[in-house]
Amino acid sequence: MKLTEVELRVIELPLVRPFRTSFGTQSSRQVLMVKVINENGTIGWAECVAMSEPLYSPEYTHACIDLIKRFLIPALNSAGDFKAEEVATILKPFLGGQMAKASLETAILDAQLRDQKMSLAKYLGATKNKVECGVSVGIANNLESLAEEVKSYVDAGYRRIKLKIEPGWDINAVKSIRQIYPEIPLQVDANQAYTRDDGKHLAQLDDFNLLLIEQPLDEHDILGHALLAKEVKTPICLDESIISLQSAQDALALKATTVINIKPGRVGGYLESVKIHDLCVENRVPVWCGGMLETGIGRAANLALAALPGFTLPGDTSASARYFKQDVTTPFVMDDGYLTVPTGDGIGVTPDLDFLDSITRSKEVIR
Ligand code: OSB
Ligand code: MG
Repeated sequence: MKLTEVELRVIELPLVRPFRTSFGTQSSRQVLMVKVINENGTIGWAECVAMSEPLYSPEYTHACIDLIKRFLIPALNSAGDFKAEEVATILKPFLGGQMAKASLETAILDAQLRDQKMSLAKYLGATKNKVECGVSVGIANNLESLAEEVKSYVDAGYRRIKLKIEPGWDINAVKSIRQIYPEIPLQVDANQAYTRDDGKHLAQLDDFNLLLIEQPLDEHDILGHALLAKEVKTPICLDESIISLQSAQDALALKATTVINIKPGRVGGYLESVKIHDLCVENRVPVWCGGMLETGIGRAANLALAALPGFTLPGDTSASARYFKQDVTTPFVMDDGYLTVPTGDGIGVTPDLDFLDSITRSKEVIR
């Protein structure tokens, strides 16, 4: 394929309630939407999962725009005719930038699959037509509001609850929810908020039968996670630290993680995600699909990935209504705790352009 046009559009979508994590509070989701048009006139869509500020990862919206415009598009243009499967190799000389690269690769893959009349799910090797949904619950103001919020998700049918934790909001928060729901699949996510000295403290979580503790330490502290894994019985699951197949191989070999959260944006795309999935299946390591407050565009693609056989734990693949009053696509609605995997060509969905225009903050077209 050859690209004839790339549109980079920044939108801002309000959240139904503020989302607080150990790295900050968000009340709206700024998203870079990427649209490509190929030589056949076929359109492909993707969203870039980078946030507005470099708090979860070093990437952020406007850095991604700069990287895409300044380096990634020119490199693809110089490559001439290419396939989606070659994009990662063409972009490899530029270091980092996984989220920016993933968004471009996904939009290109969407267009390619639309030309081939094949769904992303089928292309990636999906074996399920619906996936179990979990939900990520932000840090609340107090235990009563936490209980209320969790109840609303349990009542909606979510099959797994993930509580965001940080020092001062951890053991008690988990204990209070475990008392109300003795059986529900429950896990926690610290987003790097602890240090190597917190092993004894975090071991108190072992009393609550958690599925896993997600990313307790710094993203670069693989050894620290391996040491922590000897101090706590609850499985450690890396998120931020896993940025490629190589880093997944290393973390598993070093016993720093026994479960893996795959976020396609964080690892450079859906093709790299499948490689990590395959590695985990070979090593009998459970995987689940993470989320980044995606709109329907990113959510559709995540569902295709989460439908692969190795995704044995419910992901952060929640319904549109979890974050947004109105989504940019036809809303994803949960049925009995499941979301249906799109079956249309490519990612299987397109944005509502009138609504997209109404929430657009900036737009540039590169020809
Ligand atoms: O660590 O998984 C995370 C959201 C933004 C950045 C990082 C994370 C999250 C979530 C929510 O936990 C995932 C989702 O519901 O999309
Ligand atoms: Mg996480």
